[in-house]
Amino acid sequence: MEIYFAGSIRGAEADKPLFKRFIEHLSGHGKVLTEHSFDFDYTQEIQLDDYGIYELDTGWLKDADALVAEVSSPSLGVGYEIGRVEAMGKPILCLYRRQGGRQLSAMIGVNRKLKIVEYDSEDEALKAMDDFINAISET
Ligand code: 6IA
Repeated sequence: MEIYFAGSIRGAEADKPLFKRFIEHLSGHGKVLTEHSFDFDYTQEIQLDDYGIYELDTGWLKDADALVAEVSSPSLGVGYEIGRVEAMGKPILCLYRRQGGRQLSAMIGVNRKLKIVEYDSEDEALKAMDDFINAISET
């Protein structure tokens, strides 16, 4: 199982420590293609420019069996990745942290091709990932 994890980087409020914990958890289910995308030190080390990032990420989107996207913070990149993977017909889980004063984009929130899970605690999000991966592994 190859999993593409997506989350805000240059979009609003990128929560990299949380994303790293999500990636670590997903690694128990398979290879997380984007495991280093949220690792600032590693990314600096490999020194990819924006062209390199685009090429690498669009290749991984094609390779991935599933997309897990953290969508609590608005991000053009994450929205773009969801759209591309939806067009490929692959399973997509969107995790949205319940928060006051902000609503999930209508383009994501009511899209029946996506599995949307709203969470309050980190444990709820981890369980949603397990349920999602287990369900698609059975098909
Ligand atoms: O528009 P955003 O930057 O929020 O888009 C975030 C999404 O685009 C993520 O889900 C990634 O898959 C992809 N992406 C955007 N920037 C990078 C990146 N930058 N490296 C890998 N994937 C990226 C370098 C890392 C940075 C910590 C220096």
